Amino acid sequence: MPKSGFVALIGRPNAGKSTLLNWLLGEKIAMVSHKAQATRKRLYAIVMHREDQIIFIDTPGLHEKERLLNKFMLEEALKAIGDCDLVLFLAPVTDDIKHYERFLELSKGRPHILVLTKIDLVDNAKLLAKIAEYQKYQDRFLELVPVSVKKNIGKEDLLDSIVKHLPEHPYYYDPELLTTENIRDIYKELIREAIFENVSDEIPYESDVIIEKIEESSTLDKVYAMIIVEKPSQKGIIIGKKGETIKRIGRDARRLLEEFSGKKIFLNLYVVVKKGWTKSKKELENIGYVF
Ligand SMILES: Nc1nc2c(ncn2[C@@H]2O[C@H](COP(=O)(O)OP(=O)(O)OP(=O)(O)O)[C@@H](O)[C@H]2O)c(=O)[nH]1
Ligand SMILES: [Mg+2]
Repeated sequence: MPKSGFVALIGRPNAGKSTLLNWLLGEKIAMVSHKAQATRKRLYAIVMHREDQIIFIDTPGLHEKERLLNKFMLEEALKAIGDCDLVLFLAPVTDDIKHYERFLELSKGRPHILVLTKIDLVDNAKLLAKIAEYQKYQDRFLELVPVSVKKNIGKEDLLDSIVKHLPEHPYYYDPELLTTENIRDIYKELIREAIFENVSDEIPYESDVIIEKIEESSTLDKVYAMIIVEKPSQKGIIIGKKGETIKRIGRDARRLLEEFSGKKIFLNLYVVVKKGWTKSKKELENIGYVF
């Protein structure tokens, strides 16, 4: 009997969860940004490690904000903690230990592996000091595994540690499958990444993408997508002078979509103001953020 189970990636915004997911999967399906609060919804990816199957659940970073969209995001992370066989708590090596302490309060004794991320950012002495600091909680975590995606360190150790703690269970999914997400949701996330990269201030947090239509063929996907924003001024900024910004967003998004699909992409983007969408349950549900 192989091992198979669900593993939630949990941590504060910007901890490196989506980057870790893409790295373990060997495919970029999750959006990544140097700006925090990038991921909004759970995303499932399936990684075969030798004979065993790990289903990773990427989640929004743990954070507290009043807005309904942020409450949805926190709920997504809490659901993943509740639904999984094992949690990976991601702590950037430069982080204060208090983020982990908060997770311990919240997670009510869920079995977890502590993953120290971004270890390329510090020297060996600092890494060892950080590991020593976490040792006071060694009876709380199953293992502590240091990794760096940037330097490609720790992948096999992490996968070995994970399967050690998974239950014996028949595969949940076809071992050939990479993700349970549909193409629409992956395209949406990659277009959001291009928005995060090209505009600043509050716009990344007050915009989203709705894929209206995809016309698929074997070599070309035609993608029609609407960018929604909260305010008319944000629409102006996204479009930019003579349409320069939306052109840049389109170019970056098209590249991400082409890398993922291996096809040529035709991308049609337009911007619509939907005042209050981040605060309206109905609007959030229309976008696919169902509580
Ligand atoms: N130096 C370094 N940077 C990293 C590493 N892993 C991730 N990052 C960077 O950390 C930033 C945040 O990465 P994400 O994967 O988007 O973080 P996240 O935890 O998914 O963030 P949210 O979705 O906002 O919760 C990006 O700029 C990544 O390039 C690493 O191993 N080393
Ligand atoms: Mg993320």
